[in-house]
Amino acid sequence: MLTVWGRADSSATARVMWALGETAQSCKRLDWGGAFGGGDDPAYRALSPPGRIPAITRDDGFSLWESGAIIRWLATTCPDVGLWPADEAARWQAEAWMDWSAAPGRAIGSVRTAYRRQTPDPAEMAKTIRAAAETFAVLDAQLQDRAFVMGDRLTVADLALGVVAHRWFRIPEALERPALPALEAWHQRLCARPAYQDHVVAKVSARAQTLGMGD
Ligand SMILES: N[C@@H](CCC(=O)N[C@@H](CS)C(=O)NCC(=O)O)C(=O)O
Repeated sequence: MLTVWGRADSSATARVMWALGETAQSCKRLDWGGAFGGGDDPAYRALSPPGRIPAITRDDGFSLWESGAIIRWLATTCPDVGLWPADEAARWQAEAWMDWSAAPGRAIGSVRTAYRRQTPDPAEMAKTIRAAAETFAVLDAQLQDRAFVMGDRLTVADLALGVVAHRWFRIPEALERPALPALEAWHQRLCARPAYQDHVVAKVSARAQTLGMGD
């Protein structure tokens, strides 16, 4: 049995829970981090050296931290699900998209920081949204002629990018941003997947409502 250590409304935990849902792996999730604390417990630091969530453990003592590494591990342990493109070139392109997912993550983080200031500065918000839009436009261009990041099926690249994209669409409607139609269509396709609904839309949105754009 797998145990996921991480509060459900963290974006890094959400992408691991989503990946577990897509691979039909059963697991137990422990509320950890944030208001639940635990990140500094020495026993937890042995699992996740920076004390960040999520980490996973298995009854036989196997453990792993960093959501990207956990998704890669899941993709290799569940090869039948096809989360790795079979073709070598496509597989490494998917890896590149996974690594690149840190860029929109940083961009949306800056929007959130500007939005959550006690007295938000409209100029700062507009600037951070413009910068985030430029970053998401890269993904929009990739999605022009395909259903998913690597083609016609969901891969690790979508799993790495789907949560941060959801946060883009959670930017309050009052804040102006350019339309990115291919990105939006892809997000709608993800929203049609039960595991994405359960672990990303329901959980990350709930936090966005209380804290402003989630985390
Ligand atoms: N790159 C890491 C990021 C981990 C991370 O920063 N997690 C955040 C939540 S999204 C965290 O641990 N925040 C502190 C906390 O919740 O206590 C990963 O993808 O696993």
